[in-house]
Amino acid sequence: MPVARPDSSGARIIAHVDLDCFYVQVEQRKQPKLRGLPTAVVQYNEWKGGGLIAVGYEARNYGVKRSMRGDEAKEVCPQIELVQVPVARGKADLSSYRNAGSEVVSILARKGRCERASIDEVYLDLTDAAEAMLAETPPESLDEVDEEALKSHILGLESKDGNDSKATVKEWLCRCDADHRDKLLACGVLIVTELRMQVLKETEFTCSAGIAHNKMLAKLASGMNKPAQQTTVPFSSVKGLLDSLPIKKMKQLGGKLGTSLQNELGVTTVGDLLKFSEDKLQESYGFNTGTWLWNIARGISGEEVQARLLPKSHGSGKSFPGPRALKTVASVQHWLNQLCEELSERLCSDLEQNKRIAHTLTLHASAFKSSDSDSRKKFPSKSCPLRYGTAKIQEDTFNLFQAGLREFLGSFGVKTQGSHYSGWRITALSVSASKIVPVLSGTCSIMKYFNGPDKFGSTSEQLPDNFIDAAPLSPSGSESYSTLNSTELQNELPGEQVWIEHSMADLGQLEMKANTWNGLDPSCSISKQTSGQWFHSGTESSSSLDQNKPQNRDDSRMRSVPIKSNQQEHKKSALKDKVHSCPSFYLQ
Ligand code: TTP
Repeated sequence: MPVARPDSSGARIIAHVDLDCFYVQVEQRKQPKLRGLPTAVVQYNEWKGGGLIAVGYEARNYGVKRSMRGDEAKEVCPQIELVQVPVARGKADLSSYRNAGSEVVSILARKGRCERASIDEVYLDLTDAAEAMLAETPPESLDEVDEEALKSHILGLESKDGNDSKATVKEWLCRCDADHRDKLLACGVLIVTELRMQVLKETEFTCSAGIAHNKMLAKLASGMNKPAQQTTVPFSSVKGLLDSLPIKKMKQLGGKLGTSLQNELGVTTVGDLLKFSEDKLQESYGFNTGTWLWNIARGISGEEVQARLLPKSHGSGKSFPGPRALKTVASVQHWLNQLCEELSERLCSDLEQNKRIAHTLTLHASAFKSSDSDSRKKFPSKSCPLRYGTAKIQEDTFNLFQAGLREFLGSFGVKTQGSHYSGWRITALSVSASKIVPVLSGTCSIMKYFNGPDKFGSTSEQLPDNFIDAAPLSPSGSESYSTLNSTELQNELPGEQVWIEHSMADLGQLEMKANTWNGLDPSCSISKQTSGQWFHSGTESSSSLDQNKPQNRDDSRMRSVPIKSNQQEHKKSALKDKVHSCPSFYLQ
């Protein structure tokens, strides 16, 4: 949820950095011969050549779109190179993309507080770096400005007197008479240019960026000029930007709330919201959402850049659309075992590399009853305490599934055991681990996760008593992604693996006492025994850094959804926003 910065006196410099056609760039780096060619990444299945999930800019020039199947892409661009997403355990293996994203994050994090917002996007709070630059080497003192910085887009800046745009940008960046906010923003432009160039040099990836005084505006700006460009939003341009911004383009308004604003209040642009008093917006949408709407209409967002480079949860999922829907318990168990294996590997990696443990295991599924096509009943998500070890995770997940299925079927009374046809279909499964925290000090606390038969003192037979209806994994997703319910799973990436949303853990929590871990076992790699117990060995394991993102193209894939389920939190932050941010961002 947005949190207002306590210090409202100074302007912040916030950047949103988004890698361009990310999976395509990763594949092109693996196969340099693809560079410059129209390329797309596809999640292959037999149906019409699989679904496109990333489209390179050369292919976009031919009209190839992410919504297309491979065969359709070939129709509009016969020479397109379709690269298949790597597969492991019968499902997409995103680890190479996650790791590539981590490379970029480690570079971007050098200049300021860094929040990894998804697999390929990052927020940076560059306020301190900009202040330092302004004090030491202000742009106005520079003889030369980097050519790349001169290619920046500055919203509201128009070339005048026949000057070319680079000259105009240079003049804007180096103005002596600019106010403090704009001077800081100019420093932000130079810092982000440098970071983007460094990313290119070290990783070969291009990225685009938005630079503004808050996250919301930076995010809006980063998508305005792609690929490999950056856009800046001076304070004076905010109103103009929002006045004409279609309401659905605003983060968190791409879904039902945006539709309701259009239909109920006749709002078409964000600027149209200015016509309504805060009372009216609260009356229509409740206290919290009303205030939030009032704020965003004025470009107000006090949401902090969180220092977090690691995910708050790990997940693994797969969808089974159409005829591939699962209809036997045995097939469900097979797939759950695959998903749990992947999850367990990632948990192991996280423990090994980051010294963190997860506490909650959650199962989400999408299902329907084949004899009851009208049924809107959702398969209930279920959670229980997480026990480490692949076999335990598999066992607990299967128990969660059975508990969910019993509830889903209710009095429907079909047979749920065995591998017989039983009148239900599963169209998506996902398993996730959340509540990830640093390992407590001391060896014992770590060992018990691996060696104890049952960390929580419950046997698997007792597990059903521990089941709880799973709360949303994290409210940090988009409007359509704020809760990972079964419908969403089904709707996303039809025909392909589903995405699990991962929000990010607070980096502060990672501050481990070094000797805690060292005291355990310096070679502390972990591998799996067939029994499902774990032991320490020298085995290598892969990175656990993981950040998936929602599939929807709209910009609502971020956090802070002002919907009913989040009202309490939103209320607090909305109030804080008003108190702390209004003075500097109130634009009326
Ligand atoms: P995006 O940042 O949304 O898109 P992109 O990086 O491919 O292209 P752009 O330059 O327009 O930002 O997504 C990042 C990666 O996430 C994308 O390369 C592939 C993956 N992805 C999916 O697998 N499914 C999806 O529905 C979306 C939106 C993305």
